[in-house]
Amino acid sequence: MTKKKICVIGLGYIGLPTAALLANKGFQVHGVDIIQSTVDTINKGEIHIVEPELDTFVQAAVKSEKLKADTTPIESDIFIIAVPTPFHDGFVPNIDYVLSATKAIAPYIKEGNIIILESTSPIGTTHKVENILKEQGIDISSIYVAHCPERVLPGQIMRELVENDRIVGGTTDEATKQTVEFYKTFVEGEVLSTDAKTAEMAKLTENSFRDTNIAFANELSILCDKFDINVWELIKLTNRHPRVNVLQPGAGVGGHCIAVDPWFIVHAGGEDAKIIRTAREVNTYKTEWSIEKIKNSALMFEKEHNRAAKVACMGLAFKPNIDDLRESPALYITRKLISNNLQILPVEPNIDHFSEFDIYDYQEAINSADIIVFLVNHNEFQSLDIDKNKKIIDFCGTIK
Ligand code: SAJ
Repeated sequence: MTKKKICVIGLGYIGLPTAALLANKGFQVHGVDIIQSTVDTINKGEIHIVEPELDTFVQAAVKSEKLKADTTPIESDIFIIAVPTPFHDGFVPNIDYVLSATKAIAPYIKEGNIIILESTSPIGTTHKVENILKEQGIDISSIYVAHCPERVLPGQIMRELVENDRIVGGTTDEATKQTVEFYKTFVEGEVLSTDAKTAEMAKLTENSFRDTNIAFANELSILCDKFDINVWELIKLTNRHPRVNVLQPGAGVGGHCIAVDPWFIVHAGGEDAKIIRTAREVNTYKTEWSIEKIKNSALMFEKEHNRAAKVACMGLAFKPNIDDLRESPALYITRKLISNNLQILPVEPNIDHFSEFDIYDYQEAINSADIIVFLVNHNEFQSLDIDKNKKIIDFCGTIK
């Protein structure tokens, strides 16, 4: 492929790993972010997010001068938009960052350029990107616009960027073809072709599928609690059926993808998105249910012992073995309990310091707590020696 200069807009969890990988593959990459401190950090060869191996990739890319960060775009062969797509109040998708990134690159676009939207997007966004470029005076018949949704798992991004299959949907067949050719230069998985709308829906479907399956597990956990059945044993047994694979219940669903993207479908699908909406509601309910469970347990302890219970909240991250607190149910639960004046000992072995409250060493918290609540299934919690008299509430299957 002769297209060698790439401009990546948005240097966050997807944009920075993508930019660093492409730079290490020999492309000349210009990374753009609106936050000056992010740009400065990257230009020093350092990173502002936590992701295994990313530091090595960024350091090598900056050292070889194949990656440069800036606050403004430059002329390139390929533009990749990797900015956040959150939602407004009422779960209405917010594509403002995509639209402003598109406007920002418009002055630099030339004939033959490929413009790729990687951000998870509501249906129709790729065509909106094209329309904006048209409004900015660009002859869209001379460029290629496509959606290639990111689908990497935080914690394994550098590997999955290369190994995962990718879906490419252009606004024209030629746009799809040109974009597929580009991804084939660095992706070892298959690069699959479709149209823009199907590619957008495919990404939303992937995360909604996972959300729905987690909701099923979370509902089971609530039912099993009612029936006094060990949900972990139940799931282990049912998963021995050749066509059953129940996921793991937890304290809710966190991160900024799975808890967000299904709403894009619900918003567009309205009354017809029944299961997807209900799954979201079940997963949100699981977090509130967990809070009530802890509060009741603390109340019972107080009645029995005539003093307030000390509660260890084990884990704050949104999933095991990471330090990422974004949309974390564990953090939400801990905050709620603290604001309810419970005596909480927050534990997060992947974080040394947190601005809102003190973080306790996990062994120290276990020794001094009366109630131990497992919120995240971190590796550190797997083989703890816990006094048999202590009350354990296990939302994520650590003790099982
Ligand atoms: N969770 C459970 N039970 C499970 C699995 C997960 O409660 O059995 C919870 C986790 O604890 C966490 C949340 O779900 O709170 C989400 O974690 P995750 O590991 O399922 O997914 P993410 O958010 O880290 O990444 C997802 C991935 N999507 C799918 O697996 C379909 C990833 O491939 C996407 O690229 C990413 O969303 C994204 O950026 O959209």
